[in-house]
Amino acid sequence: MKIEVVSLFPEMIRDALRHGVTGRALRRGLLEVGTEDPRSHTSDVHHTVDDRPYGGGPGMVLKPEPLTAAIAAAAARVPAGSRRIYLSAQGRRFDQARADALRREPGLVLVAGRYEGIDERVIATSIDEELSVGDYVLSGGELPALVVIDALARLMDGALNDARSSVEESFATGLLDWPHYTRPEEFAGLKVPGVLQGGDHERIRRWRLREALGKTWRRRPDLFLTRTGSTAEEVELLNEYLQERQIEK
Ligand code: 9D3
Repeated sequence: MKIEVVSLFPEMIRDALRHGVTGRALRRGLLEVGTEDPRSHTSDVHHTVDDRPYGGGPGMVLKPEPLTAAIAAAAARVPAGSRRIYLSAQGRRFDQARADALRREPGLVLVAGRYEGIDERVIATSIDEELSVGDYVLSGGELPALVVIDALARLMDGALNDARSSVEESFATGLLDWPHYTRPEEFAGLKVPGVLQGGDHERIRRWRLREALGKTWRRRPDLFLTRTGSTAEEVELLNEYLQERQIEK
């Protein structure tokens, strides 16, 4: 997959992606990421990329001309017809289902805004989709663009070091993770649950599933409500979890 990011801070993008799973995906050529700075599409002495909002009010708005020129330059380096996505607090929430769909795209242009946002006519003419990463106020679209790239990178075939498929990941099943432990056997007076120290893999699988179901029920009931296809085993394990802790369903 080829991704181009349009940003006034291209170094933020490059620097962040060097590490961990994204760095490996880039080095392995599973992912290519380029950047385009709207400031390089200005012709005035001050390289002006922003201006005051029509109608008044605080803050500045990204001017349409340098931004559309940067989006066009970025689009020319990805496959024709690639989706152009504006990271925006007004967008639909980015989630795992959107990541699973976008992973199949051969190319993407991600547009990161700054200041109060971009001129609405750029959205009308040069943007296919708007995505938000959550209901909190950030200072620009670079971190959201990195969130999207990170979520996609780990879905590329061969990006993860182990053989486990991303389908086996906890959020792909719509549940929170179960608790994890490593050595030592006792830490801060807390012991590793006995079931994890025995070699009964079926008991371990059921314990993990029970813990994941229980934690999701308590912390993120919203995930449960939209979850499809709970099995009879899952219903049984969640009931066990809730009964052991005297929780009403
Ligand atoms: C008038 C209120 N504005 C500032 C408080 C609104 C506003 C403008 C620009 C709020 C955020 C931003 C910059 N944010 C993003 O570019 C952004 C974002 C976010 O803030 N939250 C969640 N997802 C995203 S994606 C891009």
